[in-house]
Amino acid sequence: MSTTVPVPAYQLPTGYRHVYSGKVRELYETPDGHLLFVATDRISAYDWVLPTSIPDKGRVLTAMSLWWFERLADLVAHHVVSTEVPEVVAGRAFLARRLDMVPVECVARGYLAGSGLVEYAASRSVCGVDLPEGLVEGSRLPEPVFTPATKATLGEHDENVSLDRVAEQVGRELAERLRRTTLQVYARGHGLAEQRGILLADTKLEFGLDPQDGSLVLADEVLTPDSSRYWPAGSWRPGGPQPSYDKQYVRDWLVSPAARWSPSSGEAPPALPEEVVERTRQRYVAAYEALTGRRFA
Ligand code: PZK
Repeated sequence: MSTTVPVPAYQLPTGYRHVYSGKVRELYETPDGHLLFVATDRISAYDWVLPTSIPDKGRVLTAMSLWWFERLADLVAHHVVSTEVPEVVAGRAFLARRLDMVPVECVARGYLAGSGLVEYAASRSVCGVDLPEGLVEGSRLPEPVFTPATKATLGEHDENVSLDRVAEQVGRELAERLRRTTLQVYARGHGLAEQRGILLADTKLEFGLDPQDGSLVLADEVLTPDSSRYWPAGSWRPGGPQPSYDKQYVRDWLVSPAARWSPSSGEAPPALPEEVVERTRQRYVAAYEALTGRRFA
């Protein structure tokens, strides 16, 4: 279905070895043994990578990630080494140190949505954490919860697991450390975003261990709209699906009659109209500018 991965549209200097491509990002090994983390302009929706890219999306998300890494550095070390990257990926890449990745998707949720909602509806709990009765889609949780998932292979969805399951996989001490740090990062992210008119419903973090001393390091991208659910605070209405801060124009258009497409058709989605592309680009820029108080250049 949506498992084909696009070919990079740029040529890195010799000595950069491609390691991995995700739906919208790419990872290379550099000549000196670092990793080059590249955010592309690709966008996904309804589990598909769309045939149309959003100009500047990779630069906006990279700038946002870097901004957050700095603002979290007192809570947890991060993997960013430098933003001096080859010209062809300038602004949308950084150099990272190579870690031993922890094979757990570390999710914190402050609101009920996505797989958290599905699990809650079936069991009144999420990842082994009991929740009160009467919550609805979009409800704020009494307190944020750690809802880890184990990584699926490309094309499949991650599987929600309990903390005990994580402890079996990586040890009790590291499992507790992941929970505590993930909830700290979420609390900082939510608090800051809320002051800027944005709700951080949930976020997914990835951690690695320093190969030298085994210390915990925050990896991947952090608190971007691709790794998190951002909702406009002003339109939050528990009781149904919340509009996405960044992708709502894309989703609305894809399910409109104009697109002549259905998420359940099994067919690849069509190209986006220019207006949807431009509005979506503006949403990413608006999110960056609102959060950081900086102008996006
Ligand atoms: C690592 N990924 C996922 C990220 C992709 C895929 N600092 C690190 N050290 C070792 N491995 C990784 C990282 C990081 N981050 C991350 N896979 C391996 C990933 C970015 C693009 F295509």
